[in-house]
Amino acid sequence: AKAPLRVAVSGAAGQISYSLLFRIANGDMLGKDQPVILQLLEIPDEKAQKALQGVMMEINDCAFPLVAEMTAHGDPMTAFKDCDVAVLVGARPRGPGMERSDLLQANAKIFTAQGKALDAVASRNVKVLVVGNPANTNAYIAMKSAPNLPAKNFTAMLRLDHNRALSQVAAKIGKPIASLEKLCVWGNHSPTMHADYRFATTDGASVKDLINDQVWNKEVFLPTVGKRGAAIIEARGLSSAASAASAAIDHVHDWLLGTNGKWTTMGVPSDGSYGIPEGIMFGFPVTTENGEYKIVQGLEIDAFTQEGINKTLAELEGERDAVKDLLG
Ligand code: NAX
Repeated sequence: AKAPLRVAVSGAAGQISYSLLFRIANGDMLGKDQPVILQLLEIPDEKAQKALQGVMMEINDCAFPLVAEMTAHGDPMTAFKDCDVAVLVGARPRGPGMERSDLLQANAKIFTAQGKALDAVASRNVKVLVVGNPANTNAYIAMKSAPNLPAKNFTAMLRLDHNRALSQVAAKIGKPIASLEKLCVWGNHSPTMHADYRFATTDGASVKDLINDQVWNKEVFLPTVGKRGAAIIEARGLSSAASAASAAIDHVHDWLLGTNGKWTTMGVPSDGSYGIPEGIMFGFPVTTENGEYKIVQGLEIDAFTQEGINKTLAELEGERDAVKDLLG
């Protein structure tokens, strides 16, 4: 039998985790033969810790054969101890009257502390996925706060945008999701993200040729994917949770277990590819193998795509500048 992997999850009593933890525990994330130790982090607040105990009671009640051990934490220094995977879901939501800059600052504090804790106690090869918003900038802050860990091991979740784009394209052309390859999303996890099906294929045929409608791309597809989070809130009265959890499962699964040459989208620190300044946490098309991702190289960027990339990059640079004083 395989040795268990330690998976730390923050925001463990929140709504995304209420779906995510059960799918980690049943092997959807790391494999049906991979035991896990769940190290669950919540704010020290009594109510949050009690809610976490309730979630853990339910995980116990599922009698998952893969759960080797499970612990509750109020401090990232114990929650992240020796963890192999860290999924950082907990973040400060935007409250009434809160400016975007206040939100960035509040989260910068959380992700500075959590980055430092990972730096101090996590496995030296920990793979980090940041889900909590603003996801790209939070991941950037955590990475900058963990100078002793490989920067490439810090990533942000663009996979929900990617999956939303896949679903819209499949519906538009009437083809199964499974037939689609080579779709990607550039940039920030925000309405400025730039989903791109120019290279996508369905059973080898060009998706762009099948759609052949730039007005649909610009006026239906991009706004639908970009504003999907708001549409879910409007319909459900709550933000996306199970779909966000599913995207987190996909992201970590594909990162660790490989995509067999297929493309996916991950928010990763730029290596300068496509003119994105080094270090900016940016959604790129990637392939993965042996626990490492590679940015897909050499794609042609046309004027429309470049405009979209510039816009989402400008937003990310603005976020970075808003928190740079906190990064010392
Ligand atoms: P909830 O408010 O239901 O849960 C968040 C939980 O995190 C709460 O239980 C809270 O106590 C905890 N928490 C807050 N600060 C913490 C800290 N410093 N350490 C540990 N735990 C902490 O939110 P939920 O719906 O689960 O969403 C979580 C985050 O995901 C939000 O920031 C949300 O904006 C973000 N999302 C990101 C998505 C993405 O694609 N990257 C999509 C879905 C989602 O909107």
